[in-house]
Amino acid sequence: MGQYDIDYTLYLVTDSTPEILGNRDFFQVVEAAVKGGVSCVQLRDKKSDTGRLIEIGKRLHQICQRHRVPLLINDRVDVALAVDCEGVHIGQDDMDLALARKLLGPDKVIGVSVSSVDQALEAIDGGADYLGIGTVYATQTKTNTKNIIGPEGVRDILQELESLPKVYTVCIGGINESNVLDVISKSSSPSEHVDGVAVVSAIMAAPDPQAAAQRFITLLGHPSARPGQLAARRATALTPAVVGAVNDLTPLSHNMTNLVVQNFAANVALAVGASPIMSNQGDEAADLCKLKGSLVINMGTVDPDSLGNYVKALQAYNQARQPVVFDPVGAGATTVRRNALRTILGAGYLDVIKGNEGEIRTVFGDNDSHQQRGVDSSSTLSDDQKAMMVRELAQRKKTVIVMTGETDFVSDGTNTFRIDNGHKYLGLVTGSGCVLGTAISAAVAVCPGDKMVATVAAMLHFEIAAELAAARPDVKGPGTFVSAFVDELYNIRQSVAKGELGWLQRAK
Ligand code: 3NM
Ligand code: MG
Repeated sequence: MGQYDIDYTLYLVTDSTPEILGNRDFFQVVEAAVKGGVSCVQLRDKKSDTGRLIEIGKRLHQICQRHRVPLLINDRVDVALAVDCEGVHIGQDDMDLALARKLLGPDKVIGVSVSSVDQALEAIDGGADYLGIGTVYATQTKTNTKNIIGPEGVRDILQELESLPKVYTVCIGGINESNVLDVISKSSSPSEHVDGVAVVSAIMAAPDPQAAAQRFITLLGHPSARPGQLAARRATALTPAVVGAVNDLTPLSHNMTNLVVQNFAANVALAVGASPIMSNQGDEAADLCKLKGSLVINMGTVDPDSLGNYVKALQAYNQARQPVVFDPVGAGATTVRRNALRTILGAGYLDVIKGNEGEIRTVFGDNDSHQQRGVDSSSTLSDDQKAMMVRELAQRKKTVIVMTGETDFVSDGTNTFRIDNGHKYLGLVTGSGCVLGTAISAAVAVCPGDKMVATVAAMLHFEIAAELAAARPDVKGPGTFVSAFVDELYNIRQSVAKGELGWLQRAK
């Protein structure tokens, strides 16, 4: 079996025919699609001579490597060997699987096209790493398809796989933005669903391939899509797409935040590419929630007036179906704050709740034995206990929970990640936790379909910027760190806009 653990969520199959590509540059189109969130690329070119194909493959592999997505070659085992990419995809009429495996060795990925249960079982038996199941719908892109099986045909195959060891699956054929969710839900059997969708024309022929891929990713994050379990790897892979989307779409980040951090939060919003508005007036939310954006409620300096304003704004954003990030600052510290917490939790739906250990414990209801000291963070739970707490709370609240600390924990109730990036200076300046809420709000605003991916992306952006800032020779301590940190948030965003993703290699 191939050594590469591939994220198949959005699988691009290339096509360089004039009908699809027009007069655009092939490499630019594919790179744009990858920037938009394509997680796996297959070079499919039935026309070019071998020498030219190897040239194209090598160049495409460089592009894919730069964005850390795998490249597979359709049909041509020889070309895959020459390019030394991650593997091949073979059809029923191509070289047989056993021979391909013999030539490629155990480490390369081999995918096989199947359109029936028998073909699927044979491919699994032969050691295929994934199945390309189709043809789902008739398509102009490939007119010589033999079997149009529809989503129901895909489901029949998936059903047979339920009792077998896990093999990855993608479906292909005529899939576009308007039918993708339908295809995924109709093709799912009770316990099996495809790990991704493969598309040619809906991305390669789109006027803006990057935006098309981004829209697919948003759709695939929709709960009804269930394109495989969200994995940390996938969230990391999608981070550039989220950071890039904030940069491109400039969402509003409406902050109802405390006096201490207003200026810092506004600068962080600008640095990540959002448009900040700092307004604690609940009545303004009725207008602001109509813009593309999200709300941050940070109860750092809560008083009876502000509490009424938070509730008003929360309900306005809920009604407009726009995301809300909640930061229960110092939640366990005083009776006033405990009451405020209860009021806010009862007033509406919170898309992301972010706090330090003491705050999340208070939200969890675990504060009896734990009187928080002021609003600082104090750590007492083990990592396993933290992971379990965020997971259980996320399940209970049906929301994304973030617990910050030296290691951060994030959960949507299904998947729980730890993020080990960051720097101790973040703990030595005021408001660093609060402004993370602002960064998360910007990401969630552009990726509401997958709040978990958005949150992880914002956190990686944030924590890695802190590492880069702290490492700068001009940073001598917490004071110089703050300005360098704002710079690095901005620099990372600029890098992503240029397709430079070296910074993401620090993700851990
Ligand atoms: N293989 P589009 S269908 C390359 O059924 C390919 O195995 C298929 O193109 C199969 O996304 C297909 O533009 C073309 O419909 C899919
Ligand atoms: Mg095929």
